[in-house]
Amino acid sequence: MRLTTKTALALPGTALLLLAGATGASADEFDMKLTDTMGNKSGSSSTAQLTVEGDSLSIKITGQGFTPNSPHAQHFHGSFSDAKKFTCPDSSADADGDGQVNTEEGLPAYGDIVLSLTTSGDTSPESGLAIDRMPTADAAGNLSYERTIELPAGAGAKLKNLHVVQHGLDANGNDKYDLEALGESSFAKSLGVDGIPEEATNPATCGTVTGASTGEMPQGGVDTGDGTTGGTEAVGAFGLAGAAFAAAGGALLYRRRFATDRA
Ligand SMILES: [Cu+2]
Repeated sequence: MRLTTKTALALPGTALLLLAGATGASADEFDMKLTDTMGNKSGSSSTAQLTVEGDSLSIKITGQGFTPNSPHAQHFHGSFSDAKKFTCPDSSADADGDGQVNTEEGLPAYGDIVLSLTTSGDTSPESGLAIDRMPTADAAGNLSYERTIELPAGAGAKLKNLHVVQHGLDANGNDKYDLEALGESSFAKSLGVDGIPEEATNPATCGTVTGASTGEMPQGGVDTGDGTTGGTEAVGAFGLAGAAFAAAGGALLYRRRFATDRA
């Protein structure tokens, strides 16, 4: 049966409102500046535009000053479900005083990976170091990224409490990731993979969406325990073991690329 104008008009008013609500979610727009808040001398910076419509995220990142022709892992860090306030680390997070806030040193401040900004396929924490699906800077060190991602149910409203970290820097200015600059990645090593340059995993830029660095209370149901957690808790729950597994694979890819570079 065709829905004529006449029958549509005959629908009760509440039904029309429900229809409008289902299809007319309003979009929130956020601009982000991603900078080297860590003092890692990465020389890189980016801008990001986010459009969040319900649980759909469209993100566009444009950056410069990145290690050329090299992949840069990038993630939303923080928590969808934890009320703890995560934010971008500054140089005081450099616990061992080597002049670099490495990945592990940054984690207490910026939190775990909650979303991997891959170029295709899976975006869960499990893809955190899937560098074959991370954006690669061009020969001039410019990086661009654009993707629309369907988030777990309820996660769209939480994004404003998170922040983005981009990884990979060139500490000794030879336009590649190498062991000579900062040695081996202790992060990769902790996941059981040896021989990955620390340059490849150290954070290069970080930027907050809004609120994450200002102590603003997280918005909405998940954090305040009103029983609407849905699937978002699961994102954190499977993240840890999965990330370790995927990181091993990603690190192997790093090593392969590294070996190719040296050949
Ligand atoms: Cu990250």
